Amino acid sequence: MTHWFSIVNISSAIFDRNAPDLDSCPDESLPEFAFIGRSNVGKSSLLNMLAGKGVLARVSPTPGFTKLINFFTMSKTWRLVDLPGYGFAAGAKQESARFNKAVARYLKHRPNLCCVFALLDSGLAPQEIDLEFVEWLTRNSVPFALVFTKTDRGTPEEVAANIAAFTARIAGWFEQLPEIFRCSATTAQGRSELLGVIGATLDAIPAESEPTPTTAPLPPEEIEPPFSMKVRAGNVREENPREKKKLKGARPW
Ligand SMILES: Nc1nc2c(ncn2[C@@H]2O[C@H](COP(=O)(O)OP(=O)(O)O)[C@@H](O)[C@H]2O)c(=O)[nH]1
Ligand SMILES: [Mg+2]
Repeated sequence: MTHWFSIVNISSAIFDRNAPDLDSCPDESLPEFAFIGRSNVGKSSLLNMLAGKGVLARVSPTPGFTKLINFFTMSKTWRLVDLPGYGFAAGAKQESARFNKAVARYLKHRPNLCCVFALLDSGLAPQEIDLEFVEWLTRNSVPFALVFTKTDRGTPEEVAANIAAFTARIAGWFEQLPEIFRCSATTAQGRSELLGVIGATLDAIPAESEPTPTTAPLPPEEIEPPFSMKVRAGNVREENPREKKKLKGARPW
């Protein structure tokens, strides 16, 4: 990851809209980075830690609007997308019914979605609903990274054990694990790393969409693909029949 320290600065954070479905989303002109997790995972706190100044809190969804997809335009160059959560740990079947179909459609079909940050509580052992959601992302080739929240709460050993337990459960699905971030809204741990990944992805985009250069292009191995492309193309292990069967039975979100 050569651009690791190219941290994106947030000069402005402007609420764009709440979208109830894919068709109501803003145009596809800006790269998008989406955040999702179970209720109470610390998403609102993390988003405000990232954006600073409590800007996003002022327009955070009220209870009646929790199923809407919230778009914020950041520094006029990218969008932060606050996705509705996927319910509570108890009663998996009810959750499935509650899960917002618009979110599934957004995740599967949004062409300018660069990366989904899947939030997980670092204070908890692996939760089935989180594992199923990550499996769904994997099966649908959605580019994602894992963000373990509230790392200030437990001891470093507890946090490490929970992260290790989660990654052990998903390791078989990949040739290479997704990126993992450790974050705390309290101490701002992980802020520069998350903004670094966003910055690196944004850095990589203009090179992709530039018109054909008049000078000779770099040899392929020197071109750094955007973060999202790496996740899409490189990480997911080729399916074998056994895995296919396992994944096929998973709940459609
Ligand atoms: N210690 C600690 N508490 C946190 C952190 N992030 C969130 N919380 C607490 O966890 C609860 C849920 O946080 P919130 O951001 O509202 O979660 P959301 O439902 O996912 O938006 C609140 O009581 C927060 O104060 C964190 O990084 N450290
Ligand atoms: Mg919230």
